[in-house]
Amino acid sequence: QFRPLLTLGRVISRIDLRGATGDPRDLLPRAEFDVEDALEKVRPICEDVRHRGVAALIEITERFDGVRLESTRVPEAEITAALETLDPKVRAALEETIRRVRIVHRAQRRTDHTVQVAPGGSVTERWVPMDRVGLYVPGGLAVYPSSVVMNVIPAQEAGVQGIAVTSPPQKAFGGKVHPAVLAACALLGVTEVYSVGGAQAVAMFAYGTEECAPVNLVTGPGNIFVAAAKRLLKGRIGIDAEAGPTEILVLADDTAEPVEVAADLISQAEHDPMAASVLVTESVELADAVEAELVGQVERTKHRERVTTALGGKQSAIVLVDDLEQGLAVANAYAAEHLEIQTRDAAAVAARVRNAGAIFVGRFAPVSLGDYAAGSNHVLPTAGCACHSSGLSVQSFLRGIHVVDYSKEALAEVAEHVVNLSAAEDLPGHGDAIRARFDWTVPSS
Ligand code: HSO
Ligand code: ZN
Repeated sequence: QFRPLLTLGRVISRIDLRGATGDPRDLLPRAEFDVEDALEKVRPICEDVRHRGVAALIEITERFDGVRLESTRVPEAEITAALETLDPKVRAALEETIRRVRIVHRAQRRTDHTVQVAPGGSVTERWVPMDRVGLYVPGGLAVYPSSVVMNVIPAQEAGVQGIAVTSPPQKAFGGKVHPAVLAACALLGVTEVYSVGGAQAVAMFAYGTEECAPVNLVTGPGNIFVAAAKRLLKGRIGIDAEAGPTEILVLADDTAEPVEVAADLISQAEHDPMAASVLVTESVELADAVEAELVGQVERTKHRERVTTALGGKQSAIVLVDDLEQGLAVANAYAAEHLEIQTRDAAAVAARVRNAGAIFVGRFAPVSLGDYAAGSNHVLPTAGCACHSSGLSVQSFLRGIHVVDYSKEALAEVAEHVVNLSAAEDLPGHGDAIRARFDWTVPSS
């Protein structure tokens, strides 16, 4: 059994996979984020909201956010006012983000297709938006007006009519939702906003209250309690994903710029002490240079403490590999939320990636660009879920309904096959439902 060399006590640990065989998944640790654990904590919260509605939300919000709400709904005047006081530079930036994200998501719209299966027999796939969705915008260590954009635009482009946004009230802002979040809602034309966070917000959306009608789907990232509430209430509502702490994996060779790679690793570490920043490289020189850069940059970065914890955690590492092939195998096994390719011929390498939430190609497409203004979505699968799930898109808000339309002649043509298959499954009643339409004896036996 190969034992990777783990060097702790540095700004970031190092894992040496050179010469390693076997599944790299087991060799790359991830953050402890046990949603199962949080389930028991959120269950009573969700039950309380289910039974007592707004009264429960007000009490729970007082307990967890230290804010006494009058009502859970943010008055529309407050949303409009937030836009009026928004810094014009931030407004311009949000408007440009909205423009780009809208272009990308508008192109994702689906068209209905009808397939003529036989003369007189057709199946149409009809794309229907959900009636009403609840979008969660986190507000813990940072403020996320950009996440308003990333949740609202795909829902709008899908054609969803009922869009409600919720975000935790901020003690530092007089117990209100952060004004930048409200301003983003105003720019997008969203008028239904709630000042509720955590598991209780998901319960509010799932069960509905006196102030908020229940929704069909809840999307958006949040903390572990939000993820746990999504798991608990899934089925009653649809969910996008149980988002975990953010991740960046940089696959780099000796052409990468250490300053840039270090800055990118820090950029995602700044979200959360549990965030994962991973560099995978065959170049020991690059590894050393990035590590040296990290030491210097971490010292000067604003959220030094959070970043130090994230980089120093077991979920972050510099991983040494033999070559690009092994690097790609590691990246595919890890299935990072964000994957940067900083190698020669980055586009060709990117084309060989199978598992990632989003891929960022080359020096000039850092994750930060995608977080705000590339046009791509930043609500992406974490924790390895990128091997089976996609980020948020128009598709997340649609259902494809098969519409089956057969004439009598078209049914007659295939009737015997249906009858025979139903008999083979010992479900003759199914066959009888066909026979009844042709004056055949019913029931058949
Ligand atoms: N990197 C985060 C999104 C974000 N970054 C919002 C800045 N603001 C998760 O993809
Ligand atoms: Zn980010």
